Amino acid sequence: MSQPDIITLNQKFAIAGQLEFAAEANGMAVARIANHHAQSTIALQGAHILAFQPNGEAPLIWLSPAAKLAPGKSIRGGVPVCWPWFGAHATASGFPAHGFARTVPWQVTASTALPDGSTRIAFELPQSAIPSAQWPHACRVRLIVTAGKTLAVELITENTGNAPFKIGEALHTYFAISDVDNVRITGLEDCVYLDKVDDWKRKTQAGAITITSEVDRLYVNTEKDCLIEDAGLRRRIRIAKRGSRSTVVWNPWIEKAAKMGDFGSDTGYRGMACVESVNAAENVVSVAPGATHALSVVYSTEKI
Ligand code: TA6
Repeated sequence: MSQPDIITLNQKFAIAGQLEFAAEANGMAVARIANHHAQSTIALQGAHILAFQPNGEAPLIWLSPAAKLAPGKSIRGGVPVCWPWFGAHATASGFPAHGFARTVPWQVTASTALPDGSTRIAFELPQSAIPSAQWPHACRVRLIVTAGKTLAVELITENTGNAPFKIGEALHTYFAISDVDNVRITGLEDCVYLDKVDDWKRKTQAGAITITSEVDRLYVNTEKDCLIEDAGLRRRIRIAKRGSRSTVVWNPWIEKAAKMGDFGSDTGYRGMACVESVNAAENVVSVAPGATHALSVVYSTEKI
């Protein structure tokens, strides 16, 4: 984004002592939040949260040290916005995995200093950034981020056309953990999941999830909170979602992380776990003309 845009963004949306806009080294425009509760960085490309750290705590969100902050390229880590499909496109193999929303420029539409000291910033995906060959539907897509003691993210889809459409979507969040050996993920016990690493076989979760090899599971028909219990950081991360009927748990483990090439060191995969709030597979969402659908999540931490 050119320098004048940064100047215009600051003139219109900066909040003294809380929110400013800047360009990363490669020119990527970001919003930088630093308030009484937390710090956060959000790229305008994809409305992609790159960082969130409550004051006095370890970072909540993981970003690969080798993440490519390049125009049009997906970013390894943070909170990728997957929309209007999740994973591979159902029929068009040439369409980008996880949709196009995360790699196109979003616009800032509002910023607010909230009474509790949190900072709220709203983004919108301009229709002009939507490739009509991939998505020939009239819609309004917004992402609202509230950074405070907790991190709240809301992905809102409005059908402004005159025919229904179906979306798959996710907040594909990478969480920072002490080490895969130290964490258990709970909240999905007895849920049915599709196991990507075992030909998408349908299975049932027995007990807590631990990470001792590649894990890539799409849990369906569940609206429950998930917890990442991290004995190493002596903290629990709570993922409290609404408007999402699927949850994905993913860690690439050694080979897959190495193949992806943007996990940084050979052990980069050990410091992250994805617990994603999703609507996919049998949980894709049909949005009627004039209707609005929201997928929202609140991320919080508790000491253990
Ligand atoms: O959500 C898990 C997953 O679908 C994995 O299968 C893996 O592909 C991951 O997303 C990352 O996808 P990306 O396109 O960001 O490299």
